[in-house]
Amino acid sequence: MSNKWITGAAILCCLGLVSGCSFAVPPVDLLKAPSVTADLQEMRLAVIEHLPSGAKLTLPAHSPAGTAAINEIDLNGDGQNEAVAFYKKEMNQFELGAIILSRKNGKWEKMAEIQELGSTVHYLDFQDVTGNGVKDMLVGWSGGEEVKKELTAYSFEGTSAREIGRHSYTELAVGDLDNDGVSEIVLFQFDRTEHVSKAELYRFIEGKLRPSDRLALDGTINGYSQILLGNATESRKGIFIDAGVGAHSSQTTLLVVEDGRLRNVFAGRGRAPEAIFNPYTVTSEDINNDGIIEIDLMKQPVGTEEMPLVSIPWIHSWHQWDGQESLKWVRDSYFDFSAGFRLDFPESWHDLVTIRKAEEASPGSIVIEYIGAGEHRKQELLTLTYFPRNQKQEKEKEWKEKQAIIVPLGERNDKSFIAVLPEGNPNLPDKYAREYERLRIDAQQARELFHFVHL
Ligand SMILES: [Ca+2]
Ligand SMILES: [Ca+2]
Ligand SMILES: [Ca+2]
Repeated sequence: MSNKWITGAAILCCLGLVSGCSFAVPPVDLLKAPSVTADLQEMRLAVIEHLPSGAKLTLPAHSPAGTAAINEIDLNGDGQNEAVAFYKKEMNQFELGAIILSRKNGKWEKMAEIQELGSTVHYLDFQDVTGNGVKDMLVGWSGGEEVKKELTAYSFEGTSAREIGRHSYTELAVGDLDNDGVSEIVLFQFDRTEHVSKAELYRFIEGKLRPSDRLALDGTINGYSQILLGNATESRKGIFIDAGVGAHSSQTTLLVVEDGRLRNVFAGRGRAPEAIFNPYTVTSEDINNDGIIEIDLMKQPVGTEEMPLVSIPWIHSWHQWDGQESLKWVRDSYFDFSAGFRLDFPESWHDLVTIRKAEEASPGSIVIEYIGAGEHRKQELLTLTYFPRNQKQEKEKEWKEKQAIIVPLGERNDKSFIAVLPEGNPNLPDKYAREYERLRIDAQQARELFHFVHL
């Protein structure tokens, strides 16, 4: 739950003006809400005043521009922000709407109202899809789980809202995919019973949003687990589609726009497969915070070949699109989702280490070992372990008896996390000993490579 969400909801509940306010906000969050400026309070009061009777504010489920109960945005290009809020009628659960207020002579007045049938607002974004330099309003209305959602685009001129497109979708992505300053809309259609999946590119042509290209995708998927529009290279945007396949596997497809058409980058020149496959569900993300989205490729550590799939301590090998038809390696990391941490590997470890589970030491323990000199001459580089906080002293004493540096990494959910770095000389021939020394990390690096992750 984003902070903005809590703040918006908290303030409205504080005012006590929303009849039947259903936002469950813990008192501690109410206290944390920043003081509201007089202008902001005036806007909020005006929005509530202009709601139809029996309506209460509702929040879109997905808002790439940021989730807030009231959005402030200049929709008609006059340099003044309008206030946009969505509501739901209490009596009729299928009546939704939006009110748009503008400020005239220091007073908020209703500029436009949109009414729609549906049960929830699935999507809300503000992007310029017409190319006039002013943001348009894109709303995805949902009628429920089993019903196709509908995207409606509104362009504002003066004080009136004009509907410029209405199209059904399963999922969607909106952004400037061809760097011309105007956003494109890509709607994904998935029919599970017909095994059909496709992407449709929409552009604003002659006064309306019209389909300008269409691309068939793999229809044998179970469903989309994530659709993410973001930088695929430093200068080009793309859409990363992570989809579930089979019992627990997943595939990632990357779409870009080239010469005005959608292109599946891994499907060119007869190259197979047309997607990146993984044994478990993964989701693409900007793992190294460089502004470019990485694709996860799970890699089985050397020496785990006999293990059942579910027990393997997978290496997550993150890759970026190379701008052609392949991937380039960026970083390796290890995840333990149940304990809630990620360990990034330093670049020097790439292809030279393996992971072994060391459950005998403590459940969840892993040992990273150097394998440059061959699998039979593994040398420990780092042990990562965690244990209940109340066993901290006893465990640390145990570890200190070994020739090793103990690095406390932090605590979470009543568990203490430590890294153990061996101190002794490796039992390796000179050439490999030198390489091993190059791969060693110190306490500072261990702390930098370790991250708690959101569960
Ligand atoms: Ca305006
Ligand atoms: Ca564009
Ligand atoms: Ca990145």
